[in-house]
Formats: sequence, C-alpha cells, structure tokens
Amino acid sequence: MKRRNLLAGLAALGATGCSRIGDSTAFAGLVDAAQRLHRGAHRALGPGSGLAREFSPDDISPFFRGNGTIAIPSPDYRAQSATGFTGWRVAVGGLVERPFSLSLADLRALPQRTQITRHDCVEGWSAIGQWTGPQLGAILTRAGLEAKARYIVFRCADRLNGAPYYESCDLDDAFHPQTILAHRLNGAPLPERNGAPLRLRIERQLGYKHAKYLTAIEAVATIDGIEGGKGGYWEDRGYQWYAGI
Ligand SMILES: Nc1nc2c(c(=O)[nH]1)N[C@H]1C(S)=C(S)[C@@H](COP(=O)(O)O)O[C@H]1N2
Ligand SMILES: [Mo]
Repeated sequence: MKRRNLLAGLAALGATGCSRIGDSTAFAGLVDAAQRLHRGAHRALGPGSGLAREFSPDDISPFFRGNGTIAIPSPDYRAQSATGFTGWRVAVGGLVERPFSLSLADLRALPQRTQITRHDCVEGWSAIGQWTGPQLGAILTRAGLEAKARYIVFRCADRLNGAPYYESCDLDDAFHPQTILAHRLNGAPLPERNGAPLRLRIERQLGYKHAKYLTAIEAVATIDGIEGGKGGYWEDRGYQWYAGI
C-alpha cells in the first residue's frame, strides 16, 4: 500500500537521524521536511478520529517494564516518595492566562480517563498497560492558553546522563482525548520505574515522548532555546520530534 510505503520510508529516514549523519545541515533540513510530511500524512490518513487503538483488560502485559530513568536518587524525590507524594505539585504555566499548580489530590478530583494502550519503545519492546488520569486538554483549558502558545513543554524530575529529561508536543496532541496525565497504572498508583507520581500518556506517539516524573507543564510559542532546542531530551540527541506511530 502506498501509505505504508510512505510511512515506512519516512520512519527509516527518521531512524537515521542520529549523531554522524545528523551533523549535516542539509540532511537535517531533509529530516525536518520529512517529519512535517510524516505529521501531515499521519494525521490526514490516520484511522477514524485519529484515536490510538485501545485494548481489553485481557491484553494487559503482566509486567510493564521501566525504561530510561527507573529510580530517582535525589533526596527531595526520596522524601516525596516516602510520604506518598502528598507534597508533590505539577506547575502549569508559561503562556497561560491563569497559572496554577496541582497536587495529586487535585489531579484525582478532576474527571478521569482510563485507557488500555500499547506502548512502543524505539529500543524494540512494547507493553500494554491501563492508564488513568485527567485529560491534559481540560487542564490547559482551565489555565487558558494565550494566543501565542503553540507547543506544550513537559518538565521532569530526573536527569539522564547529567541532563534534564523533558519533552514537548503541539496543541493538536495536547488536546487529543487520549493525552492524559496518568497517576495510575493497571489500577494502582504509578510505580517509581514507570514515572511516579505522574507521567504523560500521549498515545499516538513513540515511548520517549511519554515524559515521566512530571514537575511542570509550560505553554510556549517556540521550542527554540529550550535545552538543545529540538523539543525533547532524545530529540536533542537526534530522534524525531514528531514520533507518530
Ligand atoms: N522523565 C523521563 N521520562 C521518560 C524517560 C526517561 O528516562 N525519563 N524514558 C522514556 C522512554 S525512552 C520510554 S520507552 C518510556 C518508558 O516508560 P516506562 O518506564 O513506563 O516503561 O518513558 C519515556 N519517558
Ligand atoms: Mo523508549
């Protein structure tokens, strides 16, 4: 099928977007153009309303492994964990009219969405899990995005190889019904390895976009100038920004 070939070709192109080849500016431009095309094609040709597939409880993987950061040694995080994260807050700010922060109790008091989805990591593994949490769109609506806001940036509590982990998405994914701030996995509070106490689920995208250990959510006009400028920890190291599956 044509669409399959197009997407496979673009995925292959994106997969080479790492260090050596990525150093060439011309090539980087091509990858950027391919990513835009991929995003357009993904959204235009995606099935139905563009919802990621949801599974049944029987499909849930017996163990949802952790990847990347799986434990946070910082004294602050250890203290938070020891008290069940009762003092944890996620800040919602940047280009919004009403910045605020939410505790876990606040997040649990919002309308919840539960979804059973498959997580695909580029390192070659997948797992199916059931996630619960409020929709990001509802939280952003409450904050009121300013007209200049184009992207949402997610800040995390962990550092990987000395650099802060972070991610970003556009407003289309931020307001997608399956984009939630998950505080439960398979009916229990998130295990530390899976991002306790709060992580992003952004179901149409690959694993590395699902930021764990969320501390802040910021609306911005551009991702230029944030960390490496490519919109995420792995993007700054050559992965595609639009990691659609
Ligand atoms: N804060 C943070 N978020 C992260 C990572 C990380 O190292 N730190 N790893 C990413 C990658 S590559 C994947 S595949 C998923 C893994 O989620 P899991 O640990 O629940 O399996 O989290 C993503 N989000
Ligand atoms: Mo991953």
